Amino acid sequence: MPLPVPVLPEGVDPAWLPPAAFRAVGGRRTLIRGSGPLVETVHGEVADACRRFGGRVVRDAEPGDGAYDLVLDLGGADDPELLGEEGFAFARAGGTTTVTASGGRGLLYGLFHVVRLGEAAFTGERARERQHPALALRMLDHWDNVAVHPVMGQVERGYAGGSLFWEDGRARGDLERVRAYGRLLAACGINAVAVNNVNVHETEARLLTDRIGEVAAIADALRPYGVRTHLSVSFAAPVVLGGLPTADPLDETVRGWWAEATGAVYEAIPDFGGYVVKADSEGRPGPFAYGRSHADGANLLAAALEPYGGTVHWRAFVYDHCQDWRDRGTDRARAAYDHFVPLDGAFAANAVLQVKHGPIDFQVREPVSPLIGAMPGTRLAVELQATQEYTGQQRHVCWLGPMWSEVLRFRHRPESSVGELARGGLIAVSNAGDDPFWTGHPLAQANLYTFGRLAWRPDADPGGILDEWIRLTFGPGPEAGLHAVLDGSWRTYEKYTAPLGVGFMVQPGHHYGPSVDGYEYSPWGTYHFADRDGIGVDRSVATGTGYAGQYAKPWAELYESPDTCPDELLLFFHHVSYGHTLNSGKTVIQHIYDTHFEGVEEVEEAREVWDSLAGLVDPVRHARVAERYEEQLRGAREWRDQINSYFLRKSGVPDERGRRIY
Ligand code: GCW
Repeated sequence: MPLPVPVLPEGVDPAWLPPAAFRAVGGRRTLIRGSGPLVETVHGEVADACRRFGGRVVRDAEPGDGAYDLVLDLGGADDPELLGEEGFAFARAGGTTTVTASGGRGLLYGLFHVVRLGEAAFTGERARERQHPALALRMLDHWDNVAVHPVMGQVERGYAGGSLFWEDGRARGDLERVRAYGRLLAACGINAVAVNNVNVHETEARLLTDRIGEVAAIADALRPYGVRTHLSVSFAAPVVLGGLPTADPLDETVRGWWAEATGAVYEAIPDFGGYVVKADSEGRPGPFAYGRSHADGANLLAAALEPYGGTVHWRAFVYDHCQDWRDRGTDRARAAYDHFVPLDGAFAANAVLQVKHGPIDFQVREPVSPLIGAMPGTRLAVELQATQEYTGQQRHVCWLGPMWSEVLRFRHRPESSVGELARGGLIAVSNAGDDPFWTGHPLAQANLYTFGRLAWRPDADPGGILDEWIRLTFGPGPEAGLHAVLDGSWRTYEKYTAPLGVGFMVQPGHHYGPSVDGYEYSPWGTYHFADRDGIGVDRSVATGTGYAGQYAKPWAELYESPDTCPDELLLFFHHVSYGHTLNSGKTVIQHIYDTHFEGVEEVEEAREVWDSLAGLVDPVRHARVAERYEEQLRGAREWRDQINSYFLRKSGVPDERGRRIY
């Protein structure tokens, strides 16, 4: 039986799967061959498209010469090994477009490939091409709480309304929207979701045991679109749930407890993906309490998951969050490397070390984490942040495709890029919630889509991905305008916020808006050290914290000296005077002034472009974006004026161009 396509609740935006995106498929004759649950999903999709556009769909007939425009064939591949569970082959000959796959997910991804191509999938001849994901795990972590947290709310760092999964302290009863979410994820290649916050509070801890049924219901809703479910768990679960006196990873009763709990999880969810763990990080429990290492901790859970083929994702976000700001010897940027490099090779095969892409915390500009290049004996996953905690909180337009692409293409050593080193997968903190536009800012949908496509192919051109997203979401017409407002939006955001890699000049707690000294005297280890003479953190080996030495050559050498350090990271690596001349030829202080004025001008221009798109874009969507541009512009001016005034006052150096600074 074909699986009916999920019905979007009234008023919910179809994002990149509007009915019109299915026009080319829906007007044609399609043959579907094969069996299995995902074939029913594919059938449901094609049948729904045909209902709208007058085509027809047949199951399990012989392909026959020219009888069908599209053949979707599961099991018909002559190279099943190469295609695997998720790959597909695509070809067009003699008037028939063919997708062959050897796994259900491959067939579904092949269908969405045809949808993306639209009419182009049905014109001319196309030599057979194989597509398969470069990374086996393409995952979203939801920082969703089940019970509303008194400080963090329903979704920690969530800017898109409530949770898609949880409401009123439990899993939503109606999971139709979750099905629709799974469908959107499949259409950009995402195949795994962790459904709760890595900060596992009391209520959420119980999802692992007596409340696993709620997780199972969510897993049932996501499974037909090939999305597996994972769970964040508390390292202290044996104590807080099991009543044991200890959670020591080497204790036999603790090991037994995890084995039993995990067995029960797999009874409820046979294709459960595994656990995500934040341990000894920002106050979460972990193995340090027992004098054990992070490898001991991760391997404990890996052993429990191993019989079922599950994976533990162990986060490397471990640092001292109770630092004394007076202490210049501790450098938060060093922490992940210092903690984990000595453990390389000690992790079980089904333990994945999940590393944030930068050494600090998802700032608008950071170097690539040196840890990623220093763990050859460990399966690594790289974590990105789609939710825009530090990049405008989905009130500002900030398309992160270029930043992520830079990270994924970065090579610590010539032989492999970050995309290739991420053997354990690519993960993003989700930016989606129950907001009618899914992501609060409608243009933030582009980040979710881009993430999925980059996880499929980390070396893909982000501009091409954005093109796909625009065509699917908006159809023909507003492409140029959308590129104009999105392409450079990350650099624009960088210009009017924190300059030259300095980071963290945000308001404490919620992290929205400027506060130059907001974290300067805090315990969090995020300082800029601005004084009357200069600014920046000396992370050189010669005179600073030594962080630059965590890189392989040539990076260690490039970053070591302010002369060779790339401008955009100068203040991340060095403390320099305001008069220091950048490679661009400008002084640091003039760069600060210029970029802050430019950033605001760029937002003003983008807002005008957006206004000009009225009439080409759905009016409700247009209005939501227009409203957010007002706030972005207000925010950008606030950033400009606070940053420029602060540095004028500190340095006493006037703007060469005599513009108004307060
Ligand atoms: O980015 C920071 C956030 C925290 C978050 C933490 C983490 C889930 O401010 O809200 O906690 O990182 O990644 O664990």
